[in-house]
Amino acid sequence: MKNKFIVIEGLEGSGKTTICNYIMNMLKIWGIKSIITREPGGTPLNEKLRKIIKKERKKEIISNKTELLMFYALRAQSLEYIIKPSLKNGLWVISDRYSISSQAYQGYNDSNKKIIKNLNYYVLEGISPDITLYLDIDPKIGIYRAKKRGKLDRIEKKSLSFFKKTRSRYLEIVNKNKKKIKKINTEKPLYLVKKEVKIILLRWLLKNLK
Ligand code: T5A
Repeated sequence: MKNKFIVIEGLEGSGKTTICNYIMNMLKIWGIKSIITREPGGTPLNEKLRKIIKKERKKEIISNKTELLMFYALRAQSLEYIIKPSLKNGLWVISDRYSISSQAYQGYNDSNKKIIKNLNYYVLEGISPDITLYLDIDPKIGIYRAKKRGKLDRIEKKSLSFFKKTRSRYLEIVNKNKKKIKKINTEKPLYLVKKEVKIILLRWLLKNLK
């Protein structure tokens, strides 16, 4: 079977990191070798930039344009040094966020949507996930979970209305791409979320056994 590229998307606290680890373990049991990467992050340089992006700063505020371009610079780096080589070397790739995050978080007006479309063409070079699991959550619950875990970062401190709008953009994207993006409600207990993830991936794998 061709190596697969699986992406996990969703708001903060929706359970992406937890589910990435769960999928990796599940694939291991099925005899499939995989790696997990994350956005922002993955490579040593990207991990440094992740800290810069997430840190709250009072003096030199990251402008909206800079932020969008930083996410794409990081994506280019992780495609070049993690995603492409891993897929080539027989590994499945599980990515905690990918380009849909930019569409949902930065695609807040027509101009940005257009730029993101062009950046996708330039940076992704046609590398798109075989399947995306979108973990849906009410932002109030997501931020509550993130808060419980520790101090909130620069982006997590944004207003509830920012996250509501981000969620509605996610849902719009999901509804337009139902074949490739599967929505999972994650407001239920984790064991039920995992059960749903397993069923979706098993069904998808059986359909794609080639
Ligand atoms: N960003 C990123 C953009 O704006 N544009 C982009 O293009 C990209 C790529 C990244 C930030 O950058 C932004 C979005 C983000 O703000 P991040 O830290 O990588 O930041 O991502 P977050 O979404 O902030 O990650 P979190 O770690 O906060 O959330 P996760 O990974 O979704 O959740 P997880 O698995 O860590 O779980 C959080 C807590 O909830 C519990 C877990 O045990 C954990 O304690 N939990 C549950 N509890 C109860 N029931 C369940 N079903 C649970 N599932 C998990």
